[in-house]
Amino acid sequence: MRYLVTAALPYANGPLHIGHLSGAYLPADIYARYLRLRGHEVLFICGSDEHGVAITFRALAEKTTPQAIIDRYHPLLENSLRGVGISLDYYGRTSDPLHHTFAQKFFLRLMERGYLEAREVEQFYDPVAKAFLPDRYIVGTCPHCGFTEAYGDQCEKCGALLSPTDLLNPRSRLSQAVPERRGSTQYFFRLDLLVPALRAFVESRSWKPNVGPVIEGWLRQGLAPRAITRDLDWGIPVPNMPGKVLYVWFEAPLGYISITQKWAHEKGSPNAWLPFWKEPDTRIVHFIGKDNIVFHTLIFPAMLIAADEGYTLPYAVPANEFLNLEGQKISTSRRWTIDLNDYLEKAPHRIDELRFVLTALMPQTKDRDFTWQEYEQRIHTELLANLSNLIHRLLSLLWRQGQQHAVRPAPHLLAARADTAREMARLLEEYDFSGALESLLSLARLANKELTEASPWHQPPEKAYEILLGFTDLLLALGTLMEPFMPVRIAPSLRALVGAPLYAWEALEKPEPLSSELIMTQAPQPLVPKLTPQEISALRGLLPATPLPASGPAQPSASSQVPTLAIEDFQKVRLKVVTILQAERIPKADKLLKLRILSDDGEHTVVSGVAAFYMPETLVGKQAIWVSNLPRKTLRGVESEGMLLFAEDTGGQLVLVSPVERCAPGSPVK
Ligand code: B3M
Ligand code: ZN
Repeated sequence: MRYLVTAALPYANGPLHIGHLSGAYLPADIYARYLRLRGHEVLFICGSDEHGVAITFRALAEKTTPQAIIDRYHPLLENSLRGVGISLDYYGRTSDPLHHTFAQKFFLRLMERGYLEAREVEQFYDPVAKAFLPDRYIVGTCPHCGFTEAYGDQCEKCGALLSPTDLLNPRSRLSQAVPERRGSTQYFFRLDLLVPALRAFVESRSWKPNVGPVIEGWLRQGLAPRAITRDLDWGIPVPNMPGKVLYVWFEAPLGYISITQKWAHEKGSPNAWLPFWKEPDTRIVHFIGKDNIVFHTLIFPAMLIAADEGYTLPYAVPANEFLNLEGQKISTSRRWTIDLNDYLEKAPHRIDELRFVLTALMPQTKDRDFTWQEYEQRIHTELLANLSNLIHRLLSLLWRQGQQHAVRPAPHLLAARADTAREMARLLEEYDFSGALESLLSLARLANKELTEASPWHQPPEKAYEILLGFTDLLLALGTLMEPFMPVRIAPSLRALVGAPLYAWEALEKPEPLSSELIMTQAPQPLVPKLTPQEISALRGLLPATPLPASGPAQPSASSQVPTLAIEDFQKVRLKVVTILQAERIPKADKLLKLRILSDDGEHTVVSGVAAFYMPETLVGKQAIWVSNLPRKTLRGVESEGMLLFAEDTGGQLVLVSPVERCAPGSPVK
């Protein structure tokens, strides 16, 4: 069988976190690795989603360009995914010209087929930022509770659902300007015309228990035409309509096709993409989070049907629910997150351990909760005390007997190994990854129990060795059974210790010895070292003590209690404009940046606690306000001369204070 496995294309405007990993990338990877072991033809692709209004606004907020944002995050995303062992055959990006051309052609094709309709709509427009505003980018006073920072779609204080016109004193979040209503023409995709075809498609597939009801809900509600163009300047230009771009959710799923095309191009056989998209026997499986269900199960299939160009419709969309973190929703803006790049930096030797825990806790049918305590406990009681301990006990005993050992499996262990491989296959094919892992752990528990009961260490030497040989086949098999889950270090290390290849999954399902001998070439080392308190505390340090407050109403200011400042006192503070020349992280101090600044009297070093808010390179070249006459202070071994000023925005976000116009370094601020 031929499979195309995809994982949701991450937005290139921020890092990936453990919720993304357990939601889409890890299950997709386990599945792809299993399919390859099964002997199927597999292509596993993903790529950066580089359009969409969130990227534009991120760029506006950082006073940079969308291009700079995506160029920063595209490589970071790919590195994070590869770093956690996601075995992608190709990682593309939607800013690729090939994707632009493909999406534009697809748009024209739907037009030609009569599925697009132009309509006049009224939208809010920010006359200062010169951009049409999505509802969430309009704030104002809630008509229900009087909260002054309610969003145009919902009041976060009282929960009321709103539309922007409900708000009193509406303002744009971008510029604080009063939004205007402007008419504009947009293209709508006639989803309503495709309902019968979609029904037939939906009924022809089987859906996970958490996905089917969501699809039913959308169908019951009725599918109305949806706008698929936007007035923005970042995105894929709509053919013949200057100033408009394709809506990101219209073109991003087409990325699955264009990225397959790009992969084919790069490997020098431009037609190699065709079997994956145009042969009806290909199984296309999209791994996504639950918020993307409607796009993958209804809208994208509707687009493919409407194009009528022989595209294969998805075989399955195994969406996952969400992973919470220490009992709270993961939130990037509140810094309540564990980003993959940070984890990779803190614990580069613990990737399989993270994969193991996230598979065990995978939110397959309901939301699950990740805690550091659970992480520690699962690694110690399941991975270490069960799986790794079994392997280490057996290998240490065998090593004392020599390097070369006959494979003479005990019949019931052989049967248990074959049954487990079949059971795991069944569960993996049903997208029950935590179930498959549990099945592997049960096999290890059974073997541990057998070993303890047989107690070779209490037996005469020959009997003892015979008992050990009964486990050799299992040792060979485990290096493959563990591979889909722990492919970075743990499974390959075991295979190296016992001289085993990666077996075909089919061989694991047969109750026949995998080989006639097991050859050890190196003294066994425990596969999973115990987590040290230092490791644990470094990992715990990735999370703040509590989430930052949600951005919301500014706390009532205590201005009445602030003492009056005599001008003479203020003048004691020597403020100067400086230029930031260099910025770098300080090893082992994850909040601090070391900044080299230029003033009128030369260069100075300042330490600032803003590593959570600025990537060091983004500060270089900026101007800042320096408090120059503070006493020197040593922070984490670095001497800091004075400090730079930052504003604390709602939500605790620190923002660099900088002169609006460039000044000569050292200019006094007064
Ligand atoms: N860029 C990711 C998200 O919704 C979104 C997926 C696109 S898949 C075509 O977080
Ligand atoms: Zn309200």
